Amino acid sequence: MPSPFQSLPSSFLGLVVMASLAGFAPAAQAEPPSSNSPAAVADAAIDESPLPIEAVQAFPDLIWTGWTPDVDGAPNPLRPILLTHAGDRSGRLFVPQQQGAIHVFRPDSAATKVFLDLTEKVHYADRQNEEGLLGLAFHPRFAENGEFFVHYSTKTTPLTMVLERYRVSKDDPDSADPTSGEEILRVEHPAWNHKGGTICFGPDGYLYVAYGDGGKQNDPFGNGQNLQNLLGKVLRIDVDSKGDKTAYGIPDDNPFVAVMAENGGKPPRPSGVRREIWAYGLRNPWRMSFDRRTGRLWIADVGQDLWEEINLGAKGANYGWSLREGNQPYAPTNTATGPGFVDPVWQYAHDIGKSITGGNVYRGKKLPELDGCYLYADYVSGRLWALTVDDATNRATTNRPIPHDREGLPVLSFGEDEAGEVYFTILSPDGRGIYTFRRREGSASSPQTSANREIAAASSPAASEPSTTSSPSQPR
Ligand SMILES: [Ca+2]
Repeated sequence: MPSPFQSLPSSFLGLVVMASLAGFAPAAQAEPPSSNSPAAVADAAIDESPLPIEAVQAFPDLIWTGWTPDVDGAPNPLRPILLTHAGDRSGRLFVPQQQGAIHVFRPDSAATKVFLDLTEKVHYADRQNEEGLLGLAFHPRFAENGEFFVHYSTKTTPLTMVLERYRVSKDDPDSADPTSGEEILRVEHPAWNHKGGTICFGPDGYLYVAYGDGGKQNDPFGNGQNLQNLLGKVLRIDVDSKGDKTAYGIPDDNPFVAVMAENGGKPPRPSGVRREIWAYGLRNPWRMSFDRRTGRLWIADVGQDLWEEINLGAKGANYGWSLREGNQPYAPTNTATGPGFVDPVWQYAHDIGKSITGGNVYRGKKLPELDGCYLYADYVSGRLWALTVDDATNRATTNRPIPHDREGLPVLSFGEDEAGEVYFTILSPDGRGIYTFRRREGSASSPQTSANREIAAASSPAASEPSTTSSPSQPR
C-alpha cells in the first residue's frame, strides 16, 4: 500500500508539526481514558456469547407521509438517517430522511407528519450518499424555547455542511416554522464522503458537532491532525451566545482556548488553531452520542483499511487519524508515537465488518439486562453488538452479538426515545426502516466467557507489527 503521504511531503511535515503541537498543547488539560495496557488486553476475558435479545421491527404499519417506494419508476428506499426525541415529555419520535424531510410521530400513530421539509435546501444524491440531512438535535430547553438544530449538505454551495437553528411553529407542536431558519455554522468539505455530521447536546448544554476528515482515502488533505480547520474533529460550541464574528460562542474551557490564553491570547504556533475543537484525529465519526446517565460521549469512527473503532470522548483527545488507525500506526512508513494518542476502547477488523455505525448506551426500562450496554452495528455486514466497558478502567468487558432477521442490510443509524429505548434504522425499500430490541423468547441467558477470539482471529500483518507506542501491540 502506498504511503498516504507520498505525494504530499510538505503536508506531512505540517502534520508532524501539528501532531507535536497537539501532544504538547491539550495533554495537560485532557482527561483521556486510561490507555489499554498490554497486560490487560492479553489477560482480558471478553464475553462474546450472543445476547438473548433480538432485533425486531418497530412501527411496521407506520405510513411515512409523502414518501413513496419509487419515484418516476426508480426505487426510492426510505433512508431514516437518525431517530431522536424532543425531550419535552411528549413521547414523540423524530425521524429525518436523509433527503431532507423530518417526520414526527407517536408510538401509536398510524402515519407520520412532516415536521419540517428541508428537501429543497438539502443536497442528496444516491451516488454520493454520505451527504444529505445528517444531524438533528433538540435544544435541552426545547420545551421552553422551541429551538432545534439541523445539520445538512446544502444545495447552495457544493460539498458544504450547514448547521441551522429552527423553531417550532407557535400554532402546531408537530410542525416547525420553515421561515425560522438561522445559519449557525457553515463548513466546506473537500469531498462528498466522511462528513460525520452528528450533532448532539452534552450534559453541559453545549452542542457537539462531529466532522470527518474531508473525504477520500488516506486523509490526503491532512485534516485529521490539522488543528487549523474543523475537519476530522469534534467541536463544542455554545448556541446560546454569539461570538464577535460567529453565530455561536466558544466555551472558555474548550481545550485550545486555554492554550491560547497561555500564549498571551494568541493562538500557539502555527497560528490559526480553531478554538471550537474539543477532540480531533477522527476519520469519519459516523454517529456519536452521550450516555444520558453518565454524560460520557461515545464516538464510533469508521476505519479505512483495517480497523473500525469505538472511542470514549475526552476533552482534547487526539484519536490518531491519519497517523494511527485503531491502536496501530497507520501505513508502513508511519512511525507515529507518543503519549498524545487516545486509542479506541474497542475495535474490530474488516472480516467482521467494514464500516461501523455507532449507536447509543441503553438506558431504557424494557430490557434492564441491556442497561449500560453500548449498542452498535456494522453498516456493511449488518451485524449488531452490545459492548460494555468497565467505568473504572475504561476496558471493554463484554461485546455480545445481537441476532436479527435483517442481517446483511445496511444499518444506517441509531437513536433513542425519551424513555431511553434504543432503535436502529436501515435502508428500507418498503418503508419498514426502524427496528428496536426485545428479549428472545425461550432463551435462557447463559453467558460464556471466552477469549477475545474475534479480534484475535482477525489479526493482520499490520496488527502483528510491533507497536511503537505505549498502547498494546495485541489488537482489541
Ligand atoms: Ca483512532
